[in-house]
Amino acid sequence: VVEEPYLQLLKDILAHGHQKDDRTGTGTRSLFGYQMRFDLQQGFPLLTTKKVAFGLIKSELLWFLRGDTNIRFLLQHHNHIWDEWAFKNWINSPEYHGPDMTDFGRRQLEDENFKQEYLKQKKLFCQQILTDDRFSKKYGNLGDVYGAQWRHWKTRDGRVIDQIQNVIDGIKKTPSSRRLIVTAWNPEDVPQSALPPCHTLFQFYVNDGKLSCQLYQRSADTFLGVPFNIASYALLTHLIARQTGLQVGEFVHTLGDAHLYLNHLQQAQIQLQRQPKDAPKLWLNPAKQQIEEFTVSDIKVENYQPAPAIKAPVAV
Ligand code: UFP
Repeated sequence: VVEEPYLQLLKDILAHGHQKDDRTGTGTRSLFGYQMRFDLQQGFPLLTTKKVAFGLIKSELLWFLRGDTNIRFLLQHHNHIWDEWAFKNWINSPEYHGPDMTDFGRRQLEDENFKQEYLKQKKLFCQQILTDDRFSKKYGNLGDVYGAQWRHWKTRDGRVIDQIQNVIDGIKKTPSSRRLIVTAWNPEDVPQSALPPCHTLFQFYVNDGKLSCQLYQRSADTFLGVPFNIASYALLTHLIARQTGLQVGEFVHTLGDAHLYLNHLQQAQIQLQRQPKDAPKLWLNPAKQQIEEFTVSDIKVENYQPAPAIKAPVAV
């Protein structure tokens, strides 16, 4: 069962997790240092014990790989997972004259009237990002997020490093290399960052014509974040394998602080009662080779028959 390591993670945290306070004030059960291995030859690791929105995963990954840091591309693909970060910059700007949106993340959870107003303001914001070039340039850009770190890392002497291209070239030229690394963690940027990168660093490994990838994730919301993160890096491994002419090997997922928020415990138990089904298969358009050529319609999961989604509140 391809998703077994994930189900085991939920079980281990429920059984052995330490009670731990956290930045959001929600409280967690947490384990430090945990590893899952997914054999990508056995199927694509998109969970079947609950529905995971693969459409959002692929448009987000293509967005990172474009080196894009402006949410306009995401909105064009009906993907709203990064909206809040851009919206925050907008409401804190002198150009914003709408109703007070201070601390909107928390307030919309507690106050239904406020939530309606917030959703209305956010919708207006998204529409303007889509239609107004000046506005989008100014308020749609998230700055130093994955797209920038992966594809145009700025050096102190004013150069730019494309870590993804370097790693692709490295895999082709020196597949035995032990230096096939992409890092998103920049200690110079972290203090100013609203969300320091969760996917801190990843490394590729070539053996027997197969490409494996290991991610070190410093902080892992195991119920809501991790199912996305697994599928995203599995897809990344497939895309890089395609471009470098290799088969896929394993995705190794190493977690730092692996936590279940206290308001996700019941949901995790519901999921664990479900019987996993066969993992889906990933289809990549055989006519495409370069990661830059891929669009969302070139990437599909076949035979994905998940159990229904399970709702859980996002800790903010
Ligand atoms: N988180 C994930 N995966 C992600 C992502 C965030 O699990 O891809 F962007 C979770 C981990 C944690 C929170 O619960 O978001 C980040 O908070 P902190 O910076 O305090 O670790």
